[in-house]
Amino acid sequence: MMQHFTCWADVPQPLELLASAKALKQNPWADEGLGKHRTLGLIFFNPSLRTRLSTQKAAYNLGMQVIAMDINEQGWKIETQDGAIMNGDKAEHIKDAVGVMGQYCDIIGVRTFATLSDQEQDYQDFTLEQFKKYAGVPIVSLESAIRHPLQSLADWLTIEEHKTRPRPKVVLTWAPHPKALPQAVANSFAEWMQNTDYEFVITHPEGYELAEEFSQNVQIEYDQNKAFENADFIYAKNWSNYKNYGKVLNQDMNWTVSAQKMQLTNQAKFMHCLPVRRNVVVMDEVIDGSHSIILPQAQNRVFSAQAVLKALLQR
Ligand code: AN0
Ligand code: CP
Repeated sequence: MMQHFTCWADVPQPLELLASAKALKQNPWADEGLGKHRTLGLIFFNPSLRTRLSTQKAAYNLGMQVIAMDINEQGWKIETQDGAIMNGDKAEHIKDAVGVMGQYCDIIGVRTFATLSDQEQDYQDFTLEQFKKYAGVPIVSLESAIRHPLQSLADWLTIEEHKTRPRPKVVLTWAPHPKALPQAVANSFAEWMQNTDYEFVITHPEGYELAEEFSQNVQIEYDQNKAFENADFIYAKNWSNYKNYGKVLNQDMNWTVSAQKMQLTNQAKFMHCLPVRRNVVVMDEVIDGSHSIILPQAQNRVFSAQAVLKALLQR
């Protein structure tokens, strides 16, 4: 039985969850009575397009009600420190805010990005853990400080649908970006891919290693051209530096995914979770080309979310 959905380890039967997502894609309204009189809360500390819309749609397909809140803009300023003397500008404590949300919602989704300044707090997934502790209802990660499991489940489904051999070579490539981004998407993708029987390779500039807990069993190739050889899927994503925490130390456009680089692959499909900086992370010629599967990938966010909500409603 799944209690929360925040990481790979939360899922007791990953293959069943994948199969459920596939089945829901064929028949999205098969369980439209399941969510009757059940409320999903979607709490955003950060912006979102896909996660917000796809999870909302997934809930509607199951007959659920949805309440969504951009908590930084629409809520009271939140204190997160335990034992704080709250005589500053913060009006309520996270434990009260989350406890109250649990009174109104049967399931809560929360998006809470990495600070990229406090590595220890981020890698303890502090805010997500507060939700698990105080909500009293199942928590779904809508991207936490260190993981984005709904994205990873959709990515897995997308690869399953597009693979042309049983054990495809899947390459996660770092790509340049002007701003410091979290490691969450890359961490999570690595976590999920390690648990498949694909050939999985990560390529990034030296010094851009992900945290050990996500990369220790993964093949790392510092030569991007070499990594691309014979690849069936190229998954591009920028992340900021982990060791020199949250820093942008490299903006080398030689790492941009171009048509020339894609030539090295086994006619690889191109993937990205989006949003993407065009002609920085990937050239238009690739993302607009016939091997780009970014839209099917985004579409699968609905069915990954729906499979997760269904499993949580049935617990
Ligand atoms: C976020 C990130 O890299 O974690 C969200 C991706 C789904 N991306 C940006 O902030 C651009
Ligand atoms: N891929 C993804 O999670 O997109 P959003 O940040 O727009 O939700």
